[in-house]
Amino acid sequence: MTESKQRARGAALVVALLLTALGAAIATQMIVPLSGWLDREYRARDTQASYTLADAAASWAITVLAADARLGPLDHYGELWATPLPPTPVEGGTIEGRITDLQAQFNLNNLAPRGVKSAANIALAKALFAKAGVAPALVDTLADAIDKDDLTDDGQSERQRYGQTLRNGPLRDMVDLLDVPGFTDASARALSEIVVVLPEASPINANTASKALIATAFPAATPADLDRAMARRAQQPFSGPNDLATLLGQPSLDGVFSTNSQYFAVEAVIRFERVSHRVQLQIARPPTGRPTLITRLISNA
Ligand SMILES: [Ca+2]
Ligand SMILES: [Ca+2]
Repeated sequence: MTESKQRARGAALVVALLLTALGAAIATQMIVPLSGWLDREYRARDTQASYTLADAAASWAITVLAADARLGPLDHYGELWATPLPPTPVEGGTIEGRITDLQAQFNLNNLAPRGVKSAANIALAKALFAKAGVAPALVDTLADAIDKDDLTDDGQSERQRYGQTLRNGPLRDMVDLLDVPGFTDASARALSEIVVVLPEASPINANTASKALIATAFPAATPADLDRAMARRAQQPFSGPNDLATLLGQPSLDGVFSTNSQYFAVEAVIRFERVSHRVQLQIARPPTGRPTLITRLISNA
């Protein structure tokens, strides 16, 4: 099959899966206002329809991601989940969206997976902080805040060093940075442009990470090595975390990369005549069991 035919088939499939997810929603959502001439009532109706469609988008993404899990542990952009949902007509409006891999980015909780500091992830975070214009030394403070013990690297008590007891557990979201000594609104905002916070440590997926992130992780790799590795990835996804390091001729980085993803985002836009909504969802897909919705944000588009 040609690539364009494959893409068309992928798009047709994701639309079909959405329509299945919508089936149940459509039957209940369309509440016709009694006095339809009131614009306000139409808005209320469309807003309610948006919430129903947001649920349908979540069911759609969960179905797509559950089907993908049955195909094996590898995750890459050649898979069906990465096919965007084109603008699809629904009663009175349209919905479009896409699933993205949250593990394409560095997760701050990787500084101390299961409560224990990771030297390779700490080194990468320092380079990323520098890029974001945030003091790299703050990575050490953050790693102390996330790791489970109360000791700094030189054996001092964290409480004495920082003048407060640290959280000693994973961050729940980017806002938690503000409780860590040294972080400010401005630094949290700068970091949120280039890193994520997921509920637990989650290695970067080497198949979905940007070339810039890979270059930051392997500062000794030459531009030619990077180009070659990216070209190889486009032909055939990496089948394990060490493929990337081997292709770059670099030592592998312990616990930094994987080729499987458990956290995904859904971005959908729902348009009705009077209102448009942006839906942002986060979905966790544990190694066993069904994917679940972990966060839902609906805003005016
Ligand atoms: Ca997959
Ligand atoms: Ca600690």
